[in-house]
Amino acid sequence: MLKIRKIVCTAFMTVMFVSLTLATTNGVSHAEGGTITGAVTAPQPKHKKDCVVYIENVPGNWPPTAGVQINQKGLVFIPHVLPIVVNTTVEFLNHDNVLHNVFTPDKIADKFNLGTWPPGEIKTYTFKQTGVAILLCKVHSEMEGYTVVLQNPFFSLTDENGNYSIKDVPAGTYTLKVWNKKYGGKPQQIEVKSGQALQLNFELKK
Ligand SMILES: [Cu+2]
Repeated sequence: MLKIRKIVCTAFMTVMFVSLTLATTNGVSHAEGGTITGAVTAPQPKHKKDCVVYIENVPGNWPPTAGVQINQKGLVFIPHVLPIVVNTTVEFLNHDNVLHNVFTPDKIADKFNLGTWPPGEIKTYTFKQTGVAILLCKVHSEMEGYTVVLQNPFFSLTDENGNYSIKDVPAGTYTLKVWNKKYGGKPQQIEVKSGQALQLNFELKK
């Protein structure tokens, strides 16, 4: 009797162990893509910040970016550069005690003009095409911001040191690009493998 109990117990433990191992392996292969990190250098150090490093095309239908706002505060657009997935609706807010306007001369955003509005009101616009739209204010000619509309969510905005990091990238062969408001950088062909980390730097030039 004791022997049977021992066999049953061993069999149960074996099944549990195999199931656990399979679950873990499965979890890793599904959830973990590759990571891409690196830094951007520029002719002027201030331009290392606010670059968008992104994968040009990742097959699939990617949902729009959720809960995105651009504020007008202290007579500047915050954030200065906003990367989003195509079909994202952006809310435009006025946090100043003056009237602000938002318009763009760029075709990818239908050359929209949201009008002029006081603080407290919110205007929205849905970006339906990929590309870059400059944001301007008719009331304050010095104001300027950028919306970078991308095909997929595998992008990163560089910090003041030019660093970027893109996580959970599905395995595949891609073109990695960089966007900057003033300079250009050479696209790079990359191969992303599950669980692997790639390091790629960009040098911006005129
Ligand atoms: Cu303004």
